Amino acid sequence: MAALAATGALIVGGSAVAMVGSGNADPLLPVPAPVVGTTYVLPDLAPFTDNGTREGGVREVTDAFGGPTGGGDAALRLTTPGSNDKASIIYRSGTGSPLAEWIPTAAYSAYQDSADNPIQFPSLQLEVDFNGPAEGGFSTLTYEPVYNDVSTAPKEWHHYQAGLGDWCSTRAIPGVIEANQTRCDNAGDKPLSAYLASSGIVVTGVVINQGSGNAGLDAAVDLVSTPSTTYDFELTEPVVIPDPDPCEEPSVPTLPTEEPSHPSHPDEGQNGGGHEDGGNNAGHEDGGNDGGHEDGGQEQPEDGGHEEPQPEPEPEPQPEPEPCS
Ligand SMILES: [Ca+2]
Ligand SMILES: [Ca+2]
Repeated sequence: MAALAATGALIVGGSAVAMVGSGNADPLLPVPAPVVGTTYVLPDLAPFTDNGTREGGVREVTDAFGGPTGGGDAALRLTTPGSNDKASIIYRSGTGSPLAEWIPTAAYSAYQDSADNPIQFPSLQLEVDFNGPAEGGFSTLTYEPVYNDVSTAPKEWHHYQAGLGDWCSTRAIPGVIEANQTRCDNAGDKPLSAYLASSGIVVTGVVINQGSGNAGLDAAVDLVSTPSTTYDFELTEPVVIPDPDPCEEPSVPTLPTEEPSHPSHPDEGQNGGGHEDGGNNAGHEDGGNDGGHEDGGQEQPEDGGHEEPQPEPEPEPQPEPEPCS
């Protein structure tokens, strides 16, 4: 039973492997994924909610583009046919987590099927409060592959280690982002670590965003990593096959129908039956074939006195506690 309990569960269709890379075109190394840290996001998108999807923008879980390596069979598809369309979802985490925890953790996989501007991909955004408990301090930090030195090749999955990349801010942040730097295409991109120079910056929400300004972009995102989990978008929760339950295994009844002379007590059976205190150990003070844990010498018939210390006998194997009752 112990051996059975120690074996791991088998997950079918879930994340068995994650791809981790620096975000460039170098070969990616497969590493074991922390399966316990995976949160499956199903078509209702929970715990994410809509974040201003508008006009022709569509965001839905679909298997149209499959998933990245280790990301199952589906992903979050983002479609923005028109230049003013937007497709976006957000998960707000309440009081927020220190930005430092997102370095280098923040990451996502993305796929581009088609785009009017072939360099464009969905972005990862972090809603932040850059001055902590002080009033105000809201901004949105954005990671876009096009502003980082990473591959934007179409029709293949990329894994972007955004936590190690450059981010821009929608608002000026004292000591980090000047008022004229609040555009990703205006030299405003800085490593995420640069934002730690602000006054107690925390992340209050994680956003998967596409548009506006992404006409004709049909793309997908999956395996969005935060400090607490990785979100794997799937049509259904992967089936987890648990360990066989020993309580449910059919057991063969062990009725003593074959040996009527040894009706029930196994210890008695080994000693000819009927002896309650081990008859072949005459003279021993605790006599006993029921373990002999106190003097350990009942197996040495010529050693009548038990003067010499005997090696501690191996304890009898104790029956496993019955976990089912
Ligand atoms: Ca604040
Ligand atoms: Ca997936």
